[in-house]
Amino acid sequence: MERVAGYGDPGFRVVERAPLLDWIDQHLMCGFAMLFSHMRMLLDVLPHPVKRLAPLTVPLGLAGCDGGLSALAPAGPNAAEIAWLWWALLAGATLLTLFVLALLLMAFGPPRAVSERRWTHGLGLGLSLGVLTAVLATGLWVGERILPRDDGAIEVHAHAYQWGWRFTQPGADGPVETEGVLHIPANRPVDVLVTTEDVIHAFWVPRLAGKIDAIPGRTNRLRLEADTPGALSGICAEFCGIGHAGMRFEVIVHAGENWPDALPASASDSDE
Ligand SMILES: [Cu+2]
Repeated sequence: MERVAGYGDPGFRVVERAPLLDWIDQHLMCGFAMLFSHMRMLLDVLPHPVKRLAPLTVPLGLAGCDGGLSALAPAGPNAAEIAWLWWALLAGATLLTLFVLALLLMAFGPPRAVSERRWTHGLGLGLSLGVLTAVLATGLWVGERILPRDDGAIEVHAHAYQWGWRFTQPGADGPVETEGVLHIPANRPVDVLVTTEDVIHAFWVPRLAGKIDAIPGRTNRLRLEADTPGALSGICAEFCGIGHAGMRFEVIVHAGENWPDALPASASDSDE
């Protein structure tokens, strides 16, 4: 019976290599093999000129990181926190990937004496727990900072339905209802009270905040804040039926001094 590295350490269990490799082969390698074979089949059926364009999908994919629906182009402090977290996670993941690749390269080098305990305790436990703890702590810290607070924020209502959004916001002469357009002031915290009348939807303005579910029978609260006046885009971020892809809306950010006088008096005015 062959034994895996680490045999002899306290608490280490003898593992038969052949069944372990069989299990990896059946459960992991087969999955990768199927994935690659499907990609190969897809490439095989594509016409040759199209195959040559395949590398272009990379910049096209990266192009999705910019634009009106990009969480990496924040237009407010909450979205900036989320974008910062995204970049921090990407940097950490890049470092870890490079580290693992370096270990992989070392495996192809000449054999060298290593301390099994250092690998199992230091890298196996210490590194994993350290990374997970850092990621969890940072995520909780950022999540806490973008939570709504009881600080007198402006409240607007977002009512989702198949397939659109109806908003109610305070106007100069009382509440103003709009269809597909949300009006908020710049540089002031705004809480969106999100609900729905049919199925689950999700309210998301990527450049202002994270997303939040619209759940029938419940009202969820999301904090928005925009830095400057302008027009932003929002979408439903939860598949909700055949019309989901078109369930977009617009967010008009008004200068603080124009709020709420610049709002249309009614929904019909806002559609003009
Ligand atoms: Cu949807």
